[in-house]
Amino acid sequence: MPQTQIHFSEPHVIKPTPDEWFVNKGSGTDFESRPSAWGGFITDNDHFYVRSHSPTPKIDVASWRLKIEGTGVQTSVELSYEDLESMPQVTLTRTMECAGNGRRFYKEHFGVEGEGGQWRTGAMGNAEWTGVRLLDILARAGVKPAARNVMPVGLDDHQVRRPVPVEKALREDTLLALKMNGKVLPPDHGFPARIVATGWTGTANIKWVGRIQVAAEPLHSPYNTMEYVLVGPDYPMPLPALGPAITEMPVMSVLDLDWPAELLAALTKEIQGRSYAGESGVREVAYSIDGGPWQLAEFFGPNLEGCWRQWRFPWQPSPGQHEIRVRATDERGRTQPDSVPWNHHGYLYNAVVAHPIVVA
Ligand SMILES: Nc1nc2c(c(=O)[nH]1)N[C@H]1C(S)=C(S)[C@@H](COP(=O)(O)O)O[C@H]1N2
Ligand SMILES: [Mo]
Repeated sequence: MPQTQIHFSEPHVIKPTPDEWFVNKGSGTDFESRPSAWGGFITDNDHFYVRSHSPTPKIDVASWRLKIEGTGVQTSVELSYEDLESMPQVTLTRTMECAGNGRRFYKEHFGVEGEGGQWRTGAMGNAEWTGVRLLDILARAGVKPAARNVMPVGLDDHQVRRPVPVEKALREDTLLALKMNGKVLPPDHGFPARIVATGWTGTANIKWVGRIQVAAEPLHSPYNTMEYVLVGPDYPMPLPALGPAITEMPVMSVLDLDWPAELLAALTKEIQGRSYAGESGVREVAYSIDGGPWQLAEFFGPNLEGCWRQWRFPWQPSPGQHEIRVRATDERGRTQPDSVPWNHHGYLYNAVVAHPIVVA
C-alpha cells in the first residue's frame, strides 16, 4: 500500500507509476517495482524502479555538454550528445540494485528502522544498456597514471555525485549509457546519459551526468562520506567518511511475488524468483517451504555476467498461511547469511527472509 502521499504541483517523476506496478515510497521521487509485475529476464523501462534524490531534471540535449576535467586528466574535454553518438557503442545487459533495497527488514529484525525509504525487495531491475565505454570517453581527455578517483556529477538539484576508483571507471563493462532497452534513456532514468557500473550499488550509476571529475587525489562528496557508507558498531569509521563506502552488491534473492503475497490454491503450481550477486554470478539457489528441508531450485532463462538469474520450483499449496525462504550462493562461494549486522542507514540487507504468503 502507498505510504504517506505528498502532493506536488508538478509530478517529480515523469513516467506513469500506477499502483499495479509500483509501490510509492511517499517521497514523490521513489517508486519500488512490484516483483509480481517485473515480467521476464528484462525489466522494461515502464516497470523499472525509480530512485532519485530530487525531481527528474528537464535537460535540453542540444545545449547539453559532457565535461571531463580535473587533476587526473591531461586536458579538459567537452563532448556533445552527437559526439557521444558517433563513438563506438556497446550494449550490455546489467542488473541495477539500490543499496537500500531490503531496508524494511532491518525494522523487522532489529525493531528500529534503518534511515531512509523503507524498500522491500523491488528496488532493482535488469535492463539492456547501450552507450559508450567510460574508458573511451576518459581517453579523450587522457587519464594520467596518477589518477585515482573518477566522479560523475549529476545535473539534478542535489548534484548527486559519487567517486569510484579509477580501476572501476576504466573497466570494459563500465558504460556511459545513452539507451535503455533499445530506447533513448527515459528522463527518470538519466537522460541524456547515465553511468552503468556493473555489480555496484545503484548510486554508482549516476544519472543525468553533466561532468566527470578525474582526480589524482581521493574525492569526497556527501554520497561517499555520509550516505552510501556503512555506519554502525561493527564497521570502522575511515574519516572523513562515517563508514566504509558501499561498492559491490552482495548475493540476495527475491520471489516474483508481492509482500505479503496472496495466491489462489487452484492456480498455483510453481513459484518463480531471481537472485543477484553483484560482480559475481549466482551458482546455486535453495528454498525451504514452511520451515521444511532445503531443496534446490531450477534455473531458467539467461545466465549473463552482472545480471540476476531466474529460478523456479514446483509448489501446490493448501489454503492458509505459508512462508518461503530462499538462499542463494554465488560463484565465489558466498551464501546469503541468516542475519546481517546493523547499520544506521539500513543498507545491504541480504539475509534470508521468510516471505509471507496467504493462499486462498
Ligand atoms: N544524478 C543522480 N543519479 C542517481 C541518483 C540520483 O538521485 N541522482 N540516484 C541513485 C540511486 S540511489 C539509485 S538506486 C539509482 C536508481 O536508478 P533508477 O532510478 O534508474 O532506477 O540511480 C542512482 N543515480
Ligand atoms: Mo540507491
